[in-house]
Amino acid sequence: MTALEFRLSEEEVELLPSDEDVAFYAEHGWYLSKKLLTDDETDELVNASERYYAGERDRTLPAAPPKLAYWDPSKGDVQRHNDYVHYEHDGLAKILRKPLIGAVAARLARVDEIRIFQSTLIYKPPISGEPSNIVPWHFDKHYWSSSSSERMLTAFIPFHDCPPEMGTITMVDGSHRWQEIGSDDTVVRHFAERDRSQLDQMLTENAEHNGVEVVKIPVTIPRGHLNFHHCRTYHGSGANVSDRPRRAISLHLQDGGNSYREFPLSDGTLAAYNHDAVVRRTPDGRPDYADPDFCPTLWADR
Ligand SMILES: O=C(O)CCC(=O)C(=O)O
Ligand SMILES: [Fe+2]
Repeated sequence: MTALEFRLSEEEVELLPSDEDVAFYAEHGWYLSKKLLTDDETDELVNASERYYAGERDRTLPAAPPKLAYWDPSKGDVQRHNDYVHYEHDGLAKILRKPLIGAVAARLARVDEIRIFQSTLIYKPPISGEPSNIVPWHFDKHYWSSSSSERMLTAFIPFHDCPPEMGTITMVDGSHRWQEIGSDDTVVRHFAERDRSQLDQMLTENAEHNGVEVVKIPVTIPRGHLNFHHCRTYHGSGANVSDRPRRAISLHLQDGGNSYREFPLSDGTLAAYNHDAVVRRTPDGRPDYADPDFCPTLWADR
């Protein structure tokens, strides 16, 4: 891989976060980017995702990981989640692998290399009372206990203007700096499996423990802009009360230094991630979170 692949155009350099933006991210735990995707690119995300939903795949996973999110039409008009779309669908991957996205993430996380960790295609049907459209409060590191890094982050990429009435992503401002209390193994389970009132209570108790109020910010995201959040920033989202589907991808990102670590749970088992069922092994036998097939490099400052 040559360094040339990771060059930005002069126009793209203008789209990087400023020093003030990087400081904002460090303080608040989230950052709304400039317009990183063109209208052609967001149009293509819509088209490619419709082909994906109709069954188009360029390859499929070699094994079914234990906690794979994988909507198919038999599931009906619920919120759709599909993992590993950057692996299975080249049309989506082409846009997700735009170096500019990695360069923005590298600046925010203050690292010199960014790899894809996961990508989840998300669709909230325009049904105001649909319970599965509600995303309860969580932070992403809860699901990534087997990852060594504390600098991982997520780019939330809507394919269109995403206002509050569509159930846009909502940030709990500054919560990445909270000290956690009452954390137990149940947080390692995906939020879809967990009790919602329990999660709301966890948020309130954590805020009280830190002597702060819960400040919720639904981020109005204009088309082509991305919202980045730190892996310890609490977030969730509400109903889609608009007349249009809310279409997005959550692009989960890891820094170059991230690798598998053993993280023992209270029942004596080790925390796992879906990658552990599909990625190659490192020389010392651990799942390799730098396997280029599943975790391609998005940006490297060399
Ligand atoms: O779809 C949403 O509103 C939330 C997605 C999410 O949890 C994430 O991007 O990490
Ligand atoms: Fe999340």
